[in-house]
Amino acid sequence: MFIDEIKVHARAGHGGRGCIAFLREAFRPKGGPIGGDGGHGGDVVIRAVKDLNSLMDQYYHPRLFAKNGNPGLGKGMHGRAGKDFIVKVPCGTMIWKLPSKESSEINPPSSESFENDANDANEGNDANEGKPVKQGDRSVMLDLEADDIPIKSEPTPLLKPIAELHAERELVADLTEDGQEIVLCKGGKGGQGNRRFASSTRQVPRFAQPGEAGEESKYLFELRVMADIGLVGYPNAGKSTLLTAISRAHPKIAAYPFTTLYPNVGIVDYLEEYQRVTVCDIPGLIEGAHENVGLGHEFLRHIRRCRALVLLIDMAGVDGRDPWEDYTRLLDELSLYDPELTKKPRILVANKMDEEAAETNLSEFKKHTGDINLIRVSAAFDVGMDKFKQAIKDLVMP
Ligand SMILES: Nc1nc2c(ncn2[C@@H]2O[C@H](COP(=O)(O)OP(=O)(O)OP(=O)(O)O)[C@@H](O)[C@H]2O)c(=O)[nH]1
Ligand SMILES: [Mg+2]
Repeated sequence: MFIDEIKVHARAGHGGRGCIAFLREAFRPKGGPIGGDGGHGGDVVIRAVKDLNSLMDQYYHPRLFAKNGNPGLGKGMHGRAGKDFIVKVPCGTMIWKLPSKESSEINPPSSESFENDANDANEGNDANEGKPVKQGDRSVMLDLEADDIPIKSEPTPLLKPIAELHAERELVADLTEDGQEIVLCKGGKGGQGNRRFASSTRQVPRFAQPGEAGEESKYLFELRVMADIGLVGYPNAGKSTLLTAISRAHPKIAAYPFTTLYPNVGIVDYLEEYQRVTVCDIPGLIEGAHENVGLGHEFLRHIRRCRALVLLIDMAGVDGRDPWEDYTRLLDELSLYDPELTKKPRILVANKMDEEAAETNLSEFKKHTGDINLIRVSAAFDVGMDKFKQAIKDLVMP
């Protein structure tokens, strides 16, 4: 399963409360205030790692709760700080903050409720361990607004589609480099113990500070695959076959449309020059993809970061389609999704040139385009691969 968009609830740990205590020991019956400070709450930290390629972990653990700080103790002892919660995401993850009424109004934990809060937060991650939340089709639509999230009892009701939330969201971070980190929610400071409030005029302070609340909010994690080249084409054009021919990636290949259901990234090595180019194969596009026909537009997000595009046309028209129509519709769909995509450098590749009809179709095609720069290949038979590899290298490393 490939997850590229997910809604999560992040909450940093609350600070532990300060302690109210007085020193009583032999020969010092009135030793004065000695309550220690509470520990700081843990942060929620997001770290990009190159070894992941999907937001799968967050599908199983959409609640990212760091631990609370422990309360201060007597004899001036400070409470232990809460552990940070480190969330690993694939490189290319964008983090959007979603508007939430609750997150802006977090009350600092009262001393009575502290124990419960501490247990909640500390067990929060374990409670939903390994339990996938009720899914929409590709995205988790979890009702994180609810106070008591029913983990075991009923399935969580679906919220409105994530696409509708896009208008209200705000970009917090775009993690592109391996090891890049951000503190998504800062843990609350621990409260000061009563010994901090002792002065010459107030020698017996019978109060201490409560801990500060940790930051909390809902976020949308969106993965946009990092690749140099994006392969775009109609279903069955041979995109996956082409990726297999030039790299060691093994996407599924079959003679029916929509074989590829999620993006695959392959690495093309140029051993003599010690260079490499990454190529992303996405599911096929068809006319009306912008209205969610076929697999829709969703996967086009993965080529938004690509530096250049390869438009792959089935020149043999194996499925009874006209290559020129395919070409114009592909360009239309790209510009309907994001006009910036059509401004990227691109090359046109004619595939299946081994088929009989291909030559005739190509000359028809050239009547529309004139003498266009086009690469002729036959991906299934490894024909034209060297030229194609050179062309994509020139596109991204001019
Ligand atoms: N004759 C011929 N057939 C090819 C060539 N390249 C691919 N095919 C065939 O075309 C069919 C579709 O290939 P895929 O690589 O799965 O096509 P795709 O564009 O990835 O398709 P989707 O994933 O469905 O979008 C397969 O049966 C391939 O064997 C080629 O150069 N010549
Ligand atoms: Mg494919």
